[in-house]
Amino acid sequence: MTTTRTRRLTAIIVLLATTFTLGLILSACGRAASAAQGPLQKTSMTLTILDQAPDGHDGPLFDNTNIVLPAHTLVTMTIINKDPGEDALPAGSPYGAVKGTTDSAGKANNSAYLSGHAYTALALDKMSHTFTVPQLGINVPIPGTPAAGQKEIAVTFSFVTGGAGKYTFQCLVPCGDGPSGYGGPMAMKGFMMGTLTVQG
Ligand SMILES: [Cu+2]
Repeated sequence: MTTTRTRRLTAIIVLLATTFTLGLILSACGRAASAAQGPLQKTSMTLTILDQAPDGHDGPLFDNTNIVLPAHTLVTMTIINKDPGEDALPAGSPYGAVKGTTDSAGKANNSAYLSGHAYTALALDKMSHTFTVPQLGINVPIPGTPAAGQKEIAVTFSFVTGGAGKYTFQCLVPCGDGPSGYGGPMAMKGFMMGTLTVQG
């Protein structure tokens, strides 16, 4: 009886000690990993929204629908909108708000910048396009009019990539054909929809 009890007690103590040691090792590893990572890696890219494909096919379309980005990196993206004009999203749509973006240090700020002017949302009837990655919680509404004194509609924002993965990015404004506006280029890969690959 006593022996069994002692054995059981010893087993529990060993188990606790192992768990504790493992915890220490894991937390030490965590520290080592974050120390080794150092400052956040950074990269930047430009995406252009065209009104017509190079082959003359009617757009609008993103000029790159196969984006490849490194994992765990602060990406600063500039979107040049060469297909201006505005459409409306239904009342209550969440896609007028900027989501999932960060400042230049990688801290969440849900802001985008039109020629340097920060904004956190656009009116739902002033939507030209969006850059949306639903699986990553990223949504950036793109205006259809340049900032005062500017010729070009240039929007800049940053976000931090996570681990490797393949995601769909798209525009969610009914900027295409048909009565709904979601026909034509809105429904075709390679136009207002593409693949974002995060490489580890
Ligand atoms: Cu669009």
